[in-house]
Amino acid sequence: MKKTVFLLALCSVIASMTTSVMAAGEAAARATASEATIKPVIDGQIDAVWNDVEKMYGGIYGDTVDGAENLMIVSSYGSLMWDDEGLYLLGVMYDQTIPESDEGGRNSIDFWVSETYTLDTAYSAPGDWHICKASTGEEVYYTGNEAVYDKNVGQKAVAVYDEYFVVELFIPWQTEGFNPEVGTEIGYTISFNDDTDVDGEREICSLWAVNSADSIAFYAETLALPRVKFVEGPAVEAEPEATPDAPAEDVPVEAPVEDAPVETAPVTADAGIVAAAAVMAAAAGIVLSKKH
Ligand SMILES: [Ca+2]
Ligand SMILES: [Ca+2]
Ligand SMILES: [Ca+2]
Repeated sequence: MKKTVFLLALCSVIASMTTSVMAAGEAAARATASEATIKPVIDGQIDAVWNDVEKMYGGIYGDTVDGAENLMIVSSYGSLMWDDEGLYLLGVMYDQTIPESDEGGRNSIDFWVSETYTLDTAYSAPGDWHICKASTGEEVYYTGNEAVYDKNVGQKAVAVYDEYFVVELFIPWQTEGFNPEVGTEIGYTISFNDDTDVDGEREICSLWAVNSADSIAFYAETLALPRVKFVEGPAVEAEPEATPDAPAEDVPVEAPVEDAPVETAPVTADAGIVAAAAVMAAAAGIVLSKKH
């Protein structure tokens, strides 16, 4: 039997919650995912349609100076879209130190999903899965349904820009007979890893949210994943009707226009996320696993 050992320093989440954090098991969704009425292209470029979808910003929980009481929202964020076929995932991470190669995925985005909101102490259902995608394209399997890492499953893309990178994924539903609709809720969180000095060891782990003080091990338990609710997507404009063929000589010839550069302006964090997030310390932990 193949035995693989992963050394994955994880956000070790400690202690106290803000007063606004919900009790365990409370049903209210913490964010929304829009229906992919317009499908994003999985290419590492942020499609216009992503701008209409809720952003889930990472927070840095504690730091080496002030400890666990210091919560800082960062610009890195994730968004989700859904349709009958699967889940579309976007991660945008601001990182000033992107390496040439990154076998351990120390500069990466982690997506944590429970399609059927299993509230389990493991990632054991087919719809419980995780993908770690590094800025350099490497993927690091850690837990959950490993089928999502198969090259023939879904679509995955990453692109590096000036001081940030973008991960885009499409993962078909892994739960047999899954029939999502407006109002469906899944379990989900996103975390961001940064090796700030490019020495192969991670300094910062930033996390969107966990469910409650009673369920904080988002990397091990679907119990920790907050609910994200499926909502309607943007209205799709009707295609203009085709006009009859015009004589060829009447068609003006235009020079091709180059693609506009991708915007590099940093995103402003939503202060509302602060109130919703747990206060945690980003101490590094070490986890050894995994027998296949
Ligand atoms: Ca795209
Ligand atoms: Ca980095
Ligand atoms: Ca480092």
